[in-house]
Amino acid sequence: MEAGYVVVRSMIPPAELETLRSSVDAIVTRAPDAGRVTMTDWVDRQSAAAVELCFDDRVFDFSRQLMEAPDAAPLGMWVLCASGTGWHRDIHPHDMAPLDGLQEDIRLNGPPYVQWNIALIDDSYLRVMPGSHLRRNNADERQVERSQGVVPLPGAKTVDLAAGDGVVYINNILHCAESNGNEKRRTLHLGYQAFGGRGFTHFFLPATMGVHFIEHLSPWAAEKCVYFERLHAQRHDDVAADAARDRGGGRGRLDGGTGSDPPERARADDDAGRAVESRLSDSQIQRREAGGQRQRPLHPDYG
Ligand SMILES: O=C(O)CCC(=O)C(=O)O
Repeated sequence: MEAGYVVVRSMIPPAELETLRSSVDAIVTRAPDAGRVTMTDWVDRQSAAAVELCFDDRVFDFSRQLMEAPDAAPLGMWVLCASGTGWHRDIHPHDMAPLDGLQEDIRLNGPPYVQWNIALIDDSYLRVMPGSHLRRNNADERQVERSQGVVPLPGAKTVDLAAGDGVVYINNILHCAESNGNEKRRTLHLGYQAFGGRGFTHFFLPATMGVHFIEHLSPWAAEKCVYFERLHAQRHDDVAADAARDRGGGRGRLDGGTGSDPPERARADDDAGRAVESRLSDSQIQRREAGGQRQRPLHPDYG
């Protein structure tokens, strides 16, 4: 992962590719026309194969190991059907830690998040700038990032994926995507977050992928989703407790608070001692899903 990305050739054998293409085509047919479709919103029993691949060790455990984390959970499962985007890093300073800190954390503790493109049809959309995940933009890159579309940059590499190949990358790497002329794109686009590792939570979504779709999955996959939701729910609570502690007079005091919030602080102290194994009950998970309150998970690039 020194370059910030790794290509895994032939990770999907041809027979399985057929099944996955049918699964994804069925999902895309049901979804509104979009360049990026959230699979979990449109999956049904017949099309479950593509979603279940996300929990397969070829992708899931490979990601966990790359992140050097004891545990991991998917943050989103999309299929890319088109899309073109100029040079960018998946960072947004209004709700993330600064890039320098993220890069230092990656150097010391491994990436907190990895993202995959797994091609079900040949795909050479993605371009990356090797090594840029661990440095700031140079002068050329500063000129073009988020302003000039896909333009040539010295040192950039096109990631050529044959059907069945995947690429996993640290998504603060400088990257862009441009059509390769194929009418049809069917590329699984998956993100995994580290849990229980040494690194920080740099990126925190207001909503997780939920469990509204698990009735369509095989029991083993449904069970994993409930577990992943618990990890995410626990993280939400931990982040909320940290924020409450800060408001209550700890680090920052950005809101000029009075410094007195003992119940929250007591809870935060309790949280600090908890392992990542969640104690949330099923009913708590269900409450989060109830009443249409679930928000759609955003893509880390907010695309
Ligand atoms: O379409 C692609 O392969 C790239 C997607 C992308 O730029 C992103 O997810 O941030």
